[in-house]
Amino acid sequence: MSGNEMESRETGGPTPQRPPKQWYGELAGVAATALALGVGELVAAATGGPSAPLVAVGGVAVDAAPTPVKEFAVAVFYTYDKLALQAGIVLVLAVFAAFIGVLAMRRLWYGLVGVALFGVVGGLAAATRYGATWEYPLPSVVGALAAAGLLALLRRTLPAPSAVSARDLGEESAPETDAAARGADPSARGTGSSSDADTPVVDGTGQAAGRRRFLTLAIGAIGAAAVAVPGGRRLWAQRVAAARDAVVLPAPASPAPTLPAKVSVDVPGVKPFVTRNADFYRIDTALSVPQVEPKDWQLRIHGRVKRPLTLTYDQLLAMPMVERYITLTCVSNEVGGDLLGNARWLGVPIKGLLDEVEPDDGADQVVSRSVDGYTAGMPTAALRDGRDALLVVGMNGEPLPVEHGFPVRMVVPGVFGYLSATKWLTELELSSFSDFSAYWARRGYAEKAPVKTQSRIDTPAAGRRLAQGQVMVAGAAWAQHRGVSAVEVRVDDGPWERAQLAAVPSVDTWRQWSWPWQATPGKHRLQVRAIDRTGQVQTGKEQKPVPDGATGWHTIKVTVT
Ligand SMILES: Nc1nc2c(c(=O)[nH]1)N[C@H]1C(S)=C(S)[C@@H](COP(=O)(O)O)O[C@H]1N2
Ligand SMILES: [Mo]
Repeated sequence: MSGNEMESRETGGPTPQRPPKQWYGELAGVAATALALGVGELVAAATGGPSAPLVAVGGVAVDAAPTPVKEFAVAVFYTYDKLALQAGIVLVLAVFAAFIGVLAMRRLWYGLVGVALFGVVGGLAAATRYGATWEYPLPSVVGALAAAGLLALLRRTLPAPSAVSARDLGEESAPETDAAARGADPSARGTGSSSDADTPVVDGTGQAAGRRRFLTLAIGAIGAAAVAVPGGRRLWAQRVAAARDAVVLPAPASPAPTLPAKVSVDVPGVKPFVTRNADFYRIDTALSVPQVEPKDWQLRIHGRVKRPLTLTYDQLLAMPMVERYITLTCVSNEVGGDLLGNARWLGVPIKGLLDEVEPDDGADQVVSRSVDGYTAGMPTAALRDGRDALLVVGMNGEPLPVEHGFPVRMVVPGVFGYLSATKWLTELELSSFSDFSAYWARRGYAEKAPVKTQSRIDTPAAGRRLAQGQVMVAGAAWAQHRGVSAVEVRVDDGPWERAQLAAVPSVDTWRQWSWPWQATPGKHRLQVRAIDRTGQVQTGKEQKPVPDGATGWHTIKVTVT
């Protein structure tokens, strides 16, 4: 920027009074950036969901964030943490966008450099995502080109600020003042782009028309982006949903046991024994749900093995399937929380596949990897000890829902989900714990984490006012793969009383319980604890979920009148 230009801007107005702020630059920047994101999402409908700029940059941010930041995000936003992150990114982006727009309205060139920077950041983020192809930077690049085009166009349509101020001040607008106030100095005309040269010099009426055109373009671009962002995502997701609908699950060679009639204690307020797919909790690091078409899916079993193996979806479906009820639990579940669910899973035993690839002796860890780069580590021995560790394709009689890992995920009884239940699975790599630390293990969680013996009061709800007399206290207890052998309840600091246990199909599910309480007037505290089949009594010692799962007794307070 020349000294001449600086000076002319400062002295450009006919009076020392500054013209009212018009926000054209900011609006132009936000419109151009919105357009870039919209175009990016549309292109990503063809190149693949994870290549969309917002998703790619967000993914990098999630993976780079230190554990305390993530914990904070989960604590504050619960499972909406990803939505909050995207909102945060959009906010930061909007500020940068406004800045770029202001620069562009002074000198197109500066703005274009800013846009190019955006394009490079988005393209790099996409290119470095797991599974990226050469097409991954395309959405960012095409988006940046669209933004550059719009910025140039908006700048040409830009109403001259000094004309406005001059008119507002009741003075005639002078062409030189316009040019000077816009910062279009002679050198810019000489070396700048053609849009600098043919920026129309507008008079009072052209001014109003120019402003209208500017606002129409800018707001139109923002509107188009508001449609294109969800639209592009939906296009891609629709392709995957259609492919999912077309899946025909095979009948299990080994069906799930018929549920005993008494799996339910039949007390209102107790969560159902089988969790409906729509009600099943969802926890993952994925910003946008990975959308994988079965025809693109493959599983590589490799690493420290004698015979590596690659399976397609059709090959997997052709293998003998088992069907089992297994309760899945999240390590982040607080005492009394509901980050767990029970479903009937259909899948192929992992043990047989491991036998086929013949792991080396030292390969004590199986690293599972998702299409979005998430990793988890399971002890090889635990996957081969005869438990129903499965490569799952079906959940409660349907193909896996997309948000629960379609087309293929793992489910292993007795180990927290962050280690055992990788969704959108694409690799099993035989490794060792000394060679590789998986996603959450690198972030302060335990390398190995069997599910803890836990229990929950579903009813009465905490804080309830109850009428005196008999109250059914009921809920669930779990100690997957060990099994629950007893549940005890106590009121205030009274003795532990044995609850009635419901039936279970195996040791791998939660177990409902109930206990009739003769409630007396006053404020009371109810507590529950479980005892597993190894004789372990659930500890009352309170611990937070990090590093290997929360402990303590679920305690609720009620008032009886
Ligand atoms: N790809 C992938 N798989 C994942 C995760 C993830 O972040 N990414 N989270 C794990 C965690 S922490 C849990 S508790 C379970 C949850 O499975 P759900 O969402 O189907 O309930 O998925 C596991 N599998
Ligand atoms: Mo989890």
